[in-house]
Amino acid sequence: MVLIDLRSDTVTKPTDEMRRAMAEAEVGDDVYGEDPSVNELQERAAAMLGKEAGLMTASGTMSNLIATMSYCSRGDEIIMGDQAHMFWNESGGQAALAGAQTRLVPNDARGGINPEDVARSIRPKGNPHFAATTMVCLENTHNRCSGMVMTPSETKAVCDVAHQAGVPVHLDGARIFNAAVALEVPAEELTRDVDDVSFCLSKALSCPVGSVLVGSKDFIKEAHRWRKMVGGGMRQAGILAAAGLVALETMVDRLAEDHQNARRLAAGLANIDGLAVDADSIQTNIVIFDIDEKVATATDFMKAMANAEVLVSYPGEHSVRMVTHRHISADDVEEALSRTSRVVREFRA
Ligand code: TLP
Repeated sequence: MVLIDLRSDTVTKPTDEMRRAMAEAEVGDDVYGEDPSVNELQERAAAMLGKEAGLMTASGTMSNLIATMSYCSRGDEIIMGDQAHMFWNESGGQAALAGAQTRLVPNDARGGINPEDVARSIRPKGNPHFAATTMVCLENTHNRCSGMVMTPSETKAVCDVAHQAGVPVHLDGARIFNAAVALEVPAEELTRDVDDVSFCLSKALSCPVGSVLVGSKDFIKEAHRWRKMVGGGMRQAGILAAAGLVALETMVDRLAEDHQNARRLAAGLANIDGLAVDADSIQTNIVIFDIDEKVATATDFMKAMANAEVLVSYPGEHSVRMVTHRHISADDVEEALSRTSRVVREFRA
């Protein structure tokens, strides 16, 4: 039986073209700003997202942390959605390393946050009792909200209230190119109103390592110092940037295929008795569905699926995540559905 790995798009491996580019990459010492491949990647990424400058980092977690460190001092406050990856899955780095506390506002089902909630939650500098708000975070696509996409106007509405209060907006755009492909708009339309964006090369774009943070020249200058402090100055990182350049050239348009497979997957899951998913709502490559508690817990379901050679991840006690990516074909989707259906039938028997 062939293993079908739907845990995450992070499992994607570099393409042959990436490996060749990595072998031949021109490199230099990036801490001195002298790696030509890193410089090219940073410039290309910034241009694609409509920003002045970029900074390559080791991971999405590192980019998000560096953005926080660039905006926040100890005791400041960050506003983000209650389903944000930065809150759930980044080891508490914003609190432990940046010294900033997080204030949560509800995420809606589309992964957005209500501008009025943000406006009500912003606290000014100057009151000794307050943790002053110095950053608002958005996420697009939204991981825990089933890969949902925020539109340019939804993004702008939150940015407007933050900016009126003088607070910058960071976008965790780990999968921003999935969002752009889903909405069929240039990525820069989704990033126009935010102050900076972090996106990942190592997810659906298939690179082995890396993320790029983009923003104004001043912001990136500040971020460069924090990257050094957290141990992210990687010297001849051009070997990795070379794969990133290939990714930006060759891996973006094909994301539509992953989205189509995710919709097919969701439609099939919706037909399995005991599973619940709103198949029509799937916009990108992440499918989160619920399992009837009478059938199984997510942990037991995940184990049974692994025995059937289908790897999945679980975001909640009764919810499971499947992610499509470059190594998952339409046939794999059909096969995963038939194994899932068998696993559910065995639980119900
Ligand atoms: N997400 C991973 C896991 O951490 C859950 C995944 O498999 O989806 N922002 C978002 C929205 C993300 O989904 C992730 C990774 C990150 C940031 C962090 O990126 P890395 O893993 O590069 O630190």
